[in-house]
Order: sequence, then C-alpha cells, then structure tokens
Amino acid sequence: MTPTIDAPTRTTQTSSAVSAPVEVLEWVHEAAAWLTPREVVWCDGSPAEAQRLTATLVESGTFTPLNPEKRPGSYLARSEPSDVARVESRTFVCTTDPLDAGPTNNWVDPQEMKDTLREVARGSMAGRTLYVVPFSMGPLDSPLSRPGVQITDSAYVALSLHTMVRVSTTVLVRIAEGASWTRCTHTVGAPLAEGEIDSAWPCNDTKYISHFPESNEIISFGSAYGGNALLPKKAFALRMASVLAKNEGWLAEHMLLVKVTSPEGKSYTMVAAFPSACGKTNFAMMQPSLPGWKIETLGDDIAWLAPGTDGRLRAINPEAGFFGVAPGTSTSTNPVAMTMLEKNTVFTNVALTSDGDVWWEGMSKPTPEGLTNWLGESHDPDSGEAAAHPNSRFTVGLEACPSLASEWDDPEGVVVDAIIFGGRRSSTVPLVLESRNWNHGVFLGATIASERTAAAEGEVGEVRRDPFAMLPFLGYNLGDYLQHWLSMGDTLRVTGRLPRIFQVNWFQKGEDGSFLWPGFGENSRVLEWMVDRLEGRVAAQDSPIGLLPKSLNTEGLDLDSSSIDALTSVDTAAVEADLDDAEEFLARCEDRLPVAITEELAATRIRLRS
Ligand code: GTP
Ligand code: SPV
Ligand code: MN
Repeated sequence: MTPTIDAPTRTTQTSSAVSAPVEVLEWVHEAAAWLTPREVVWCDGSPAEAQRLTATLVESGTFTPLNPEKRPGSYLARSEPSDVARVESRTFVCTTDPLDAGPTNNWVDPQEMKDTLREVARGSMAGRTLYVVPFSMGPLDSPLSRPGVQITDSAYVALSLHTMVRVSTTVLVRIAEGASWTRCTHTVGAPLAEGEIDSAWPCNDTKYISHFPESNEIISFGSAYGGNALLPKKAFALRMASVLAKNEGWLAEHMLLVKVTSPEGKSYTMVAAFPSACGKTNFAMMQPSLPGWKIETLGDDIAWLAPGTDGRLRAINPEAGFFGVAPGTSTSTNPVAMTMLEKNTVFTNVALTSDGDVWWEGMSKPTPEGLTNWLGESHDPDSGEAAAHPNSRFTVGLEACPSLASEWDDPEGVVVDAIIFGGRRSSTVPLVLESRNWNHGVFLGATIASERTAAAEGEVGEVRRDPFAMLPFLGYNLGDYLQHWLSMGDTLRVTGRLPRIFQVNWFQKGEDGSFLWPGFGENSRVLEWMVDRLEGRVAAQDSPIGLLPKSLNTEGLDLDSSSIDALTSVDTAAVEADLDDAEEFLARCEDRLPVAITEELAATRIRLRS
C-alpha cells in the first residue's frame, strides 16, 4: 500500500482523522507555504461539515438566510458587482507549444504563467482558511470518473463544491492507490491583514483562470463566481478533461443529458450541446406538452461520453448538482426547477422580497413591491434595471430534482441515441434539422454560432461562432478537436452504432422581436420528430443544410403558416452569409482544420447553389 501520513492540519473541522497520500500532502504543503493561510482544513463532504461552512457564511455576512417558512434551508449570496460571471478574457490555456492551445484560447507559456502567479498570489490566503476538498467527477468507482482535489480559501466555494460534485475522502484512497488526479488551486486573492474585517464577497479585480494541461493542473485567482471558482466544473470537467479525453479516446462536452420516453414506453438517451444560458437546464427538466411523453434528468451542463465495452457510446454526468440560471425560471417555463428550488438551495445575485424570499425576472408577474435588488439596494421598478442579475444562479443538488432519472449514479453510464447541437439565433437557423451522416453532424457542431448571453463578460446579443458550445471550454486546439470528433465517428462506426445528430434553434424571432416558437415544454414536439426519425417512421425533406421535417406536429399551437414556414425552411441568402462567417472562423485552425470539415463546407455551398 502507498504510505500515507496524517494531514498536517493546524486545526481541523473534520471529525474523523484524515490521512492523505504523500503527493496530495506535498502539494497542499507547497500551496500553504506560497499562499500562507491561517489554517488548513481537510474537507470530507459530510452534512456536519456543510452545516459548519453554512454557519461560517452566515456569520461573515456572505449568506443571508431566507425566510424558513418560505424557503427552508436556503440562503441568498450577493457577489461583488465586478464578479458576476465567467471571465473569458482572463481564462488561459498554458501549453509549451501555443499551437496546442490553438486559435480560440488565450495562450500563455506555462512557466511564465506560473512565475506570474507565484508573485501575484503570494500570501493571498493570509488570514484565511485553506480548505482541501477531495472530489470525484462522476460516480465514485466508475471507469468513466476522474478524481481531483481543490484547495480554496472561500467557504462559499467549498460549500458549493459539496453540492456540485461528489466530495469524499475515498478519493484520497484512490489517489493513494495510484489514480491520476487533477490539482485545482483556487484563491479569491484577497489576503486579510491582522484585525481587518472581511468583506461579504472577497475577490480581486485582477483575475487569472489558468489551465496547465501538461501537468494536469488548474490555478484560479481573484474570483469566487461560478466556473471561475468551482474548478471541477468548466475548468476540470471541460478544459482539462477535453485534453484527457482526446488522449484517451473519449469526449468531454458542454452537454445536458436526458432520458426521453415515448408514449410507446420506449426510452432514448439524448445529449444536447447549447452555449451558456441557451436552454440546457430547461431541456434537461422539460415537462413535455405532448401527452404520454416523459423526460427524466441525468445532467444539465456537462456530459462525459466514451465508447462502452459493447462499442456503443455511453455517457455520464460528472457533476452532482445544478448551478442554473435563475432569470426566466417559472412555474410555466420550468415547473420541475421551481419544485426543486423550494428548499435547501443557495441563490446568488437574485432579488430579495420583503418577506424574505427570492425573486427574479420572469418568475412572476407583476414584479412584487418592495424588492431588494441583487446589489442589496431597494429596487426601483421604474428604473428599467433588473432586480436580479441576468446571470444570477441557483445551486442545488441533483437529488433535489423531481425528474431525476434512476440511472443518474450508474457507474456504467447510459447509451447515447442522439446528439443535438443548438444555439441562440434570432434568424438563419431553422427549428430543427437532422445531419446527413456523422461527418455532416460534426460539421453542424463545428459551425454553431450563438448570440452572447450574460453567462460571461461581453456584449449580450452579439452573434459569435461557438463550435460545439465549447468555445470558452475547449482545452486544446479546435482543429484537433474537430478531428477527434471525426475519429470518434470512425471508431463507433466499426465497434457499435453511431448516435444520430440533430441541430435545433428554439430562439428564432419574428419581425416584432418576439420568439416564433413557444419553446420549453412545446420543444417535445421537436423530440417527437427526432424519435420518429430514430425509429424510421417519417421521411425527411432533404435541404442544402440537412434533413428538415416534412411536417411537424404543431396541432393546438397558436402558430400561423408563415411562422411555421420560417421555422422549418432555409433562408438561402442568410445561410450563405453565415457560411462565409463560419469559413472565416474555421480558417483560424489553419492546417489543423480537418479536410473532412472543408469538404462538408464545400458540399453545403454546392447544394445551396444548385
Ligand atoms: P448554462 O447554465 O449557462 O450553461 O445555461 P443553460 O444552457 O442551462 O440555459 P438555461 O436552461 O438556464 O436557459 C437560459 C435562459 O434561456 C433562461 O432564461 C430560460 O428561461 C431561457 N430558455 C430556455 N429554454 C428556452 C426555450 O425553449 N425558449 C425560450 N424562448 N427561452 C428558453
Ligand atoms: C456556463 O456559463 O456555461 C455555466 C455557468 O454553466 S458557469 O459555471 O459559471 O460556467
Ligand atoms: Mn454551462
């Protein structure tokens, strides 16, 4: 057995004695020497520990307890206005060769970034607690899972990790047995001087979200918000994992994961990649409007996909919780989420009602009187400002989800039947189409574009290319990633059955600026068409961009024929312009752009002109 030594905790909140493998101990020792925390606390993920962290957060003013009669066990956190979303401009992929980071990432030489961080973060945990949080991405002993350890000086982050991932000291045993693990270092970058009173949301105006794929390491400085700080999420489960996945023959994707059951009682597993704030959580919890259909939730943000022993593509959700967008969530759009959020939820940057409950735009009409906005100020309804931040979020465990599928913790994962790509496009992209084949599907994924949302800094509404919804999350060269997807097709074609690939767009707008398609539960009509396609029950209409529905079940919807036409036809001129944009974007991959993608683009152009 690998020798272990007792963790050198000056104080420890864990009741049981923690022993950790030498490599983890050494790493924590080094971090402590560099970041100089007041104390080191080893976390075990227990309910008692969650209670202690919660009490700490209430005491420090980070958490406002909500009215227990309205929202039992729930809290509101307000962040600094400078720390409200992912910071893509401060997210770095540090590889020896800049080409390995590729054209879509901010590249810095690893040694240079380490040197910078050594200075910038020196002593940054002064006066604070360093929490050591061991976790598993995915069910503890699944062949698809990967372990990691995050150190953080934020109790908010440590508690969020309890909800978002499987925190467990068993992970330390697996590491001692030789499992390779991802080192995740996080500091809010706000050292406390002796006697200094802490702010409710400590952070730093300078931020570095740095990834070191060559040493399987992440270092994040300056933020406590979402993907910037909960390192198992986007930093590990996508950026680092995408690199592991390429090397090991699997896929780490920004995808929801659901089980769809038809009125015949037949189940299908679908994954869908949509950019941030483009509908994954809502899809994952959809209540189908069509009678007899059922959707069960497996994941809402990240899926890891790998060929199983039967040769078929299988998927797990590496996460254990939801960090979901609050605005727009209501009993009509997402009743499942509304039930899930009734208790034991942490809300960040939503508005507070006069009776101690939460509120956000889109939850109810009219806007309640007497709101306190996300900044903690009295909300002026005439100001035109939102009471909740547009990227305000809820944090809650998977098990709270009433539509959770029983397979959610299955170490084998579930067989994937269909892959869906989508984005937020007010024009150009029809409601649904099917790819002609795997390579064409990869081309569809590669050419996804979407209007920017509040999930990251930047101008909301601007259309940008977002291949596979992975633009901010890919840990290596985009050209190599596209080749990897093509190669996965080659593997699966031989060993098993290829999932079918679809593209959707729930967000087309009419001339008056309102959405043409009702969305949410009505999206089940689109799923019905997909299942009909999977079952070979309906023929499709060939079009230059893919296979369109010949007819879609719109019975009972208040949709005029011109809207239906706009939703299910091809606007040739708009598509041509979009292809130009996609071609220019993909050209940034230079000679790493796979020939098959160039061929799909050329073939689409030929079909458009004939
Ligand atoms: P991330 O957590 O950032 O990755 O976002 P997500 O992809 O899970 O997006 P989410 O489901 O939270 O939806 C984001 C916003 O889009 C919310 O305000 C939703 O109400 C809205 N939305 C989701 N689905 C639909 C839909 O079918 N139609 C319309 N019009 N809006 C939708
Ligand atoms: C996203 O931005 O896609 C999210 C939220 O899911 S965050 O965890 O901040 O990345
Ligand atoms: Mn996301």
